[in-house]
Amino acid sequence: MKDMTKKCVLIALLVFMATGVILAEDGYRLWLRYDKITDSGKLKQYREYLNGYWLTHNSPTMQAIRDELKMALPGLLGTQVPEVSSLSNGILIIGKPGHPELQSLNLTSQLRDAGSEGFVIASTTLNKKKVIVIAANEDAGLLYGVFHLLRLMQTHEDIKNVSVTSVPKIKYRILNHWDNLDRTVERGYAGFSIWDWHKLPDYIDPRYRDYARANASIGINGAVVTNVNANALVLTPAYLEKVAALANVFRPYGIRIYLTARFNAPMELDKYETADPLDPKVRKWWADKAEEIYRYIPDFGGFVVKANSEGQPGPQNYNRTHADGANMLAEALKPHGGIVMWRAFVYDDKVPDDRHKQAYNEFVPHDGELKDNVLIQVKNGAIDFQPREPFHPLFGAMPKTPLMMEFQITQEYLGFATHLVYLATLFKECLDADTYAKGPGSTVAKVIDGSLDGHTISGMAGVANIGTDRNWCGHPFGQANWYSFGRLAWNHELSAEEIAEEWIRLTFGNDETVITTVLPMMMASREITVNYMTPLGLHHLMGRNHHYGPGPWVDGGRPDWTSVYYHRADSMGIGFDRTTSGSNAVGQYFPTVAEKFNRLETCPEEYLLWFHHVSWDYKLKSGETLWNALVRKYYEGVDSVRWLQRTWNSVEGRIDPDRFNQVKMLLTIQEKEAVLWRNSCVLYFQTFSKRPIPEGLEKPEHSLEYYMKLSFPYAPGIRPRW
Ligand code: BDP
Repeated sequence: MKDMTKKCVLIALLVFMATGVILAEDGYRLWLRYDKITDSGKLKQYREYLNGYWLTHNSPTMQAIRDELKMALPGLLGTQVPEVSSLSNGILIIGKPGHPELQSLNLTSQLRDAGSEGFVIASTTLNKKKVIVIAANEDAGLLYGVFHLLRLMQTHEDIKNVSVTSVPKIKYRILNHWDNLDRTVERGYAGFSIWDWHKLPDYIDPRYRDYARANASIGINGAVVTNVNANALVLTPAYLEKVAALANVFRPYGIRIYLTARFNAPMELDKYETADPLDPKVRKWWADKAEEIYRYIPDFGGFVVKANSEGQPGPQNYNRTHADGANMLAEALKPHGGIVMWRAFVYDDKVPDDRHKQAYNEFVPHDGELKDNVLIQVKNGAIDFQPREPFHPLFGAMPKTPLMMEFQITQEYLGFATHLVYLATLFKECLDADTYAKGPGSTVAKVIDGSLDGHTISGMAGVANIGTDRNWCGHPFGQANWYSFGRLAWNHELSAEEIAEEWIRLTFGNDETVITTVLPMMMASREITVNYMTPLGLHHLMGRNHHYGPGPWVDGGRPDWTSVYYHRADSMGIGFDRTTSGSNAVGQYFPTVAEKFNRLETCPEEYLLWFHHVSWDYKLKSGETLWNALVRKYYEGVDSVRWLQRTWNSVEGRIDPDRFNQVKMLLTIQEKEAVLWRNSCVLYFQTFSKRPIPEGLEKPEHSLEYYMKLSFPYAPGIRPRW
């Protein structure tokens, strides 16, 4: 018998060694790893408080909670934790405040402002029994509460005296997938789309559920599953059936599904002669379509629309306004409770004097004209998801309209899925920026959470970085960007640093050395990328179309798709003059901000060349000339990537070898690409400045011609038709 056991163990070991299935840390589990608690004191405490759990009622969401606890608790505690059905000592109770057993706790008043998603977690005594209670008005809140408690345990927090009340600050917390029906992902760098349209609705990939779990765990409550460059086919019955199957998986996790609506769908699908939003037949088509969609998906969330932008059809094709278009769709969705997220990322085929100004010019006149179920979805900056942009001037400028934020989680302009760039610092920079719309303290965050102007609906969207890669996001650190987007959409007051620390603990464990080493890497990473790509306010210098690598020389064709349009380098200096004597984009900001940006002396250096054309010999605050400072930034960027490499190497052995090596290899690529950016930009700008690279800096390895000739025809994520 003994021999038999030995044999079994040996076989198991061999299988495991051959497949690596058990131990391989491939990143699939994201931040929901549920490995056994390594701190013995905490383990003891958690076991004491969690020797059973009681779900006081049943529903699909309660079943999702049960499934999660069944997986998480034995993993974290290393022991089976039974489900119980009555009050006893040391259990977790999950229920609504009205439940007879919970009434003595007076949770109803605590949950008065918690809505359907907020929750309370409290360690308390009920009927002389020591318990932890998770209470919420609705099941979705209970689910969020459970994930919160699990996170406290994963990060080794005390739960003995736990007392948490948490309510989301933003109502619609949504991932935007730029996924096409053929499974390519526009600007996606983590494989193909996770939506397997061909096999849906009959084949439900287990990933769909894990995706929903991951989102729910960070409070994301919506998914737009199709690309903003929309395909009308998704609105046909064959596809709606597939969408409904996804919605069924998401529903217990509190996630609603949304679709992108192609504005001329009545023409493309049903041969209508027009898609004019004021045409009664067109309006009826959309009303009928909405009704049809809700027959398939009773809790359908609504539409995202990209109209009259980059060739997409829209109301302007019929001399109608964005408001006409948005209101038509809003009216169709209204009876069913759906919303329209109408994007402000617009620019038509006429080249503007300054693209920075276009969205503001097109939308501000329509403030107050939009139906109450329309949100205008605004990118964080006025151009296009650049490594650094000043906040979009629309924030604060449309007080009668709920404006929602659009961030880009996928790193289209920040090194794809190859560069380690923690984006929460970028998100926070924008959220914390002060618009001065109603005096000091009118932050972008207050505009979008609705508190500044008293809106009841609010939203934050993030363009997803998710694909079929085993680790979902391509780069192990890309997961931190998905994670931090969700956490900030729930509570924009969290700091980038606390979210990073949380994520490191969840992702790599609670080893303090790992935390104190990796945290500074993450916190510095975005600035490092700005330095080797677009320092001092430069922007839009990337390669044409695929947006991979540097292309400061990109010229020809539509001017506002080139780099030279944005950097405007010449023998005198460099930068886009957006001051009152230039394009006057500064005039779109409120006076305090406008004045600060307008004056060379007060313009923050990180936005210098965004707003000013500055002479090469202009002295910066450091006393250095602009040329020397610019070059130095590029070099600093590369040096800092080398610092990232050294720092990462120092945690070898403290992180599983799989992910350690993966990040190490990616950092090698990042270093090479940072050098490519630096050398290309410095050599190119030198043709204008005619000044030397300061003494002591390593000389570029190749000539400018060499860099200009490099081509990357198969760079990932490109829009197929470009
Ligand atoms: C740009 C992307 C393009 C998107 C567009 C958008 O390059 O692929 O379609 O944004 O947001 O940055 O609509």
